Amino acid sequence: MRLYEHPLSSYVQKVKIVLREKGLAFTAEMPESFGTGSPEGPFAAANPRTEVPVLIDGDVTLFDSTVILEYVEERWPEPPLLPATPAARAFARITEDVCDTQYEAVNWGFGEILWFHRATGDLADRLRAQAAAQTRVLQEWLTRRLGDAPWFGGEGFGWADAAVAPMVNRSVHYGLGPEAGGPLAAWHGRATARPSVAETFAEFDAAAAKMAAASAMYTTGGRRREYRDHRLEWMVKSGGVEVVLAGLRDGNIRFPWP
Ligand SMILES: N[C@@H](CCC(=O)N[C@@H](CS)C(=O)NCC(=O)O)C(=O)O
Repeated sequence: MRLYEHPLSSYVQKVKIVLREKGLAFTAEMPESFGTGSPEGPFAAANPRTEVPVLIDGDVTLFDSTVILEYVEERWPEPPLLPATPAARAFARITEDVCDTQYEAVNWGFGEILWFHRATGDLADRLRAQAAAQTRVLQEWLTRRLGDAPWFGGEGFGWADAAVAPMVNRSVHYGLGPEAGGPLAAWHGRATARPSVAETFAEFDAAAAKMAAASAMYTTGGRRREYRDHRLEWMVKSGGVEVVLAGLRDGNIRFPWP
């Protein structure tokens, strides 16, 4: 199988963790046109949204990380990553959904300041403070969902753990990790010890180290950040509407297809 990816993408990381948990071989490549929104070329043909991840399994080409997880779980049911009962399965999907929408948007917003310098001075301070406060709320919510269990999936590592891991790990990278000694920090330690997660996080770390250079492409031209749904909402609700307006003025942000 082939995976169009970017190692920093939390959606990509979720898919790679699942493929590795299932012992499935794949080759990962970053699309040539990533970040341009260009409707030309093989990446846009595979996903008109020009977003990663895209999974290519023979003549089956799929996009959207949740759809990819559903496909992988149905095609290779062993080991199962969704729990056995309907309620527990729904519980896992809710955890994933909150991670993919609210949590991802907060992490993305923090990265817009840290890596892409969308704001400086007071505005940057305010946006960072908003991200930190929201991260605490989301981590408290996750801690309650984890309860006394070792994994979000209950007794075994599963679907929800694969979705939460990239989110919490990125918070740790930003210095916004869960309270030391608490249950979520202990869960993060357990997750990081799994080979599937460790390999995926090592790829994240290597890419993060190069972000300062890569981010210049969004100011010097060629690439435009996609401001979509929860991410756009995050920037506006957190007080960064002027960041959106500046990005539109300078032509270095874009909205989703079509
Ligand atoms: N709902 C999609 C979201 C995928 C997504 O937004 N991916 C980002 C990377 S984290 C992307 O490829 N953005 C395109 C761009 O920035 O040009 C999924 O779950 O796969």
